[in-house]
Amino acid sequence: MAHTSNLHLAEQLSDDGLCLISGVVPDDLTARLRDLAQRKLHSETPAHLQRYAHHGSLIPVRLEDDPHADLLTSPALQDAFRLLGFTDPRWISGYVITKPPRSPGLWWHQDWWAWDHELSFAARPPQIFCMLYLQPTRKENGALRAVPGSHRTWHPLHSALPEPHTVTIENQPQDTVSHLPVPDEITIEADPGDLVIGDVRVLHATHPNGTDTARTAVDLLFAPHFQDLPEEFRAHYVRQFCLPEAGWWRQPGHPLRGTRVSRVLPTYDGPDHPPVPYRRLPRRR
Ligand SMILES: O=C(O)CCC(=O)C(=O)O
Repeated sequence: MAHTSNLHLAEQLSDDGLCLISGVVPDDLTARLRDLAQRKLHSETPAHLQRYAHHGSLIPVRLEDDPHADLLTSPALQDAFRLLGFTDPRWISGYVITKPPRSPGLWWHQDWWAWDHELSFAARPPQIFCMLYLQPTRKENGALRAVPGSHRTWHPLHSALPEPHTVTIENQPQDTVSHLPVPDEITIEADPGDLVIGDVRVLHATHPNGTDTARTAVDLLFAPHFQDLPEEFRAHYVRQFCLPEAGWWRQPGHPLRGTRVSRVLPTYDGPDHPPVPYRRLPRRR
């Protein structure tokens, strides 16, 4: 993906559904993220890493995992979000994703989960991913692939793909539609310090990791315009399992109250809502 001038990044995220901002995370923070990834990986069994070879092992990240809170409040991340026009970015969840040596590519999918709701068709992203690759990531070692524009425009893959994050798609061979190249795809090659920011509705996949070295990244999910979300989504997001237990903001003396990082966490004090119905299969308007 071509590196773009800052002025065009917000436009690119809006038009293509993703963008790359190069060299924003300082080296010392990236080094601490590498340490975090290693600690997380050492706590997993080889069987787990093998089981999630396609996707890459998804190991949850929480606030107490140094340097996660420092990253969330860092000028690097906050300036990037401002540049992209995010009006109220709140962190929802995060994972260390490691693709083992010689592992297959990840299937084509998108990560939006509420396709029955009108919000699915909004111009602004309801949720974004922010990938920080911890080593130079190229086609050879499992770089991201994406179909620009597919976050808002119907694509033949939308009708052809099995539901994401299911055993069915997990079992699709590499020579099926779930993995095969499509004419309009791009590869996003990234370096440590870069941010790859995408609308979760965009179709994406990865190349296989054909090298002898694991390919590791930290994937953070945010609601970029949290205060403008319908109540039922705000009520949903505060209950995500990577976050401190919902209601912490109401507890007198809670250690998070008044901290810098608390401003990046979702809170909600409105009426209760039934859960937003899950629908991972995309739908046309
Ligand atoms: O590992 C990657 O580069 C992409 C991961 C991904 O697509 C996802 O977690 O949805």
